[in-house]
Amino acid sequence: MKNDADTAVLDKPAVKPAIDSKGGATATKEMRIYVDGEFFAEADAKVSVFDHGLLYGDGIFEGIRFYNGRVFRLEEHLERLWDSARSIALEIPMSIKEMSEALLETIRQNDLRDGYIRLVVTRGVGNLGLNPAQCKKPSVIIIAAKIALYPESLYNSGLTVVTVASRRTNPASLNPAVKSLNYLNNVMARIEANLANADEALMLNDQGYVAECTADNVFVIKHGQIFTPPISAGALRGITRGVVFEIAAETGIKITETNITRHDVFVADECFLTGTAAELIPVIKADGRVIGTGKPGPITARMIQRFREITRETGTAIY
Ligand code: PXG
Repeated sequence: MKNDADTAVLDKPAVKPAIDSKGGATATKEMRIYVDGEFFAEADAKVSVFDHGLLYGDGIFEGIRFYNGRVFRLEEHLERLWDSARSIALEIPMSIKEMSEALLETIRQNDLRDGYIRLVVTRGVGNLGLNPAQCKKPSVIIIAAKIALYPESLYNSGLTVVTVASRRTNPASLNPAVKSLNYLNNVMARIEANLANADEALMLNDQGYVAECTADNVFVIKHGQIFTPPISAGALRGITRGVVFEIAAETGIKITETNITRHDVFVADECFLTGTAAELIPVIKADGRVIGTGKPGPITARMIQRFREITRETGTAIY
C-alpha cells in the first residue's frame, strides 16, 4: 500500500528518505560543509578517490537531529560514534569536545534551527590495498541539512512493512552495533522493500528473529506491554529506541527486550518504528497482515505525543 499524501514531499517509492539531501541552508544561501577543520561550498567539499571510506566502506557515521535550535541527544550520538570508532580500531583525529563544537559551528554556518546532521569519519587516504595501516589520517565530514518531515498523514495512517530475504549481518561477521559506512546489507533490504512496494523492510537475523528495519528499530505492543528485540538480536542501540524506554518508564508502561518473530508482529495490537529520521512512526501492515485495527493504536499515539514534547524541550543549545 502506498500513502498518496506523501508523494509530493518525499522521494518515491515509499517514505524514505525523509532527509532532503540538497536542503542545506536556503535556496539563496550556499550550503557550508565541514571537511577536516574547514568549511566548503557543496561543490568544493570533497574527499580523495583513494579514501578507504569510498574504496571499502571503511569508516563510520552518525545521523543526528536538531530541533528548535537544540541538538537532540548530542552526547549519546557522539558516544556511539566513539564506540563505533573503537570497534573498528579507528582513531578519530579530535576530541569529543572539539567534535561537538565543530558540529554546532556547522549548523551555525548554515543558519539552521531545525534539521539533520550527517557526521562521517572515514579511514582516510590509503593505497588500493584494503590494509588500513597505510591510511595515515581519518577524515571528518559534517553536513547540516534541512529535513523534509514526513507528512502528518503518515503518522496518522501508518506504514506498511515486508520481511525481506536479506538477513541482518551476524555480529561475528559485521556487527550491526557499528554504524559503519558499509550499509550494503541495509541498502539491499531497502531495495527489496522498494520492489515489493512497501514503506520499510523488516530484517530478520540469521536465526529468523526480527532484528530491525533498514534505519529504524522495531517495537510491538501486546496486551498493553511493549516488546522490542535485544541488541544481541542484531538491533542497533538506537538513540530514539532509548527515548522510548524512558517514556515507557515515565508513563508506567512495561517494556521488555526479547526475541520477536514475524508471528509476534502479525498478532501485535500495535507496532511502531523508531529512528532519528523517522522519529516514532506507526506500522499498520506487515507482509499483508493487518496489525491490530489497521490504524495506529493508542499507546503508539501517546508515545509519539510525548516524544515530540521531549525533542522540542531538550537538547544542546546551538546559538
Ligand atoms: N537501525 C539502524 C540500522 C540505523 O542505522 C537506527 C536503527 C535508529 O537509531 P537512532 O539512533 O537513529 O534512533 C539506525 C539509525 C539514514 C539514516 O537513512 C540512518 C540512521 C539514522 C538516520 C538516517 O541514512 N541510522
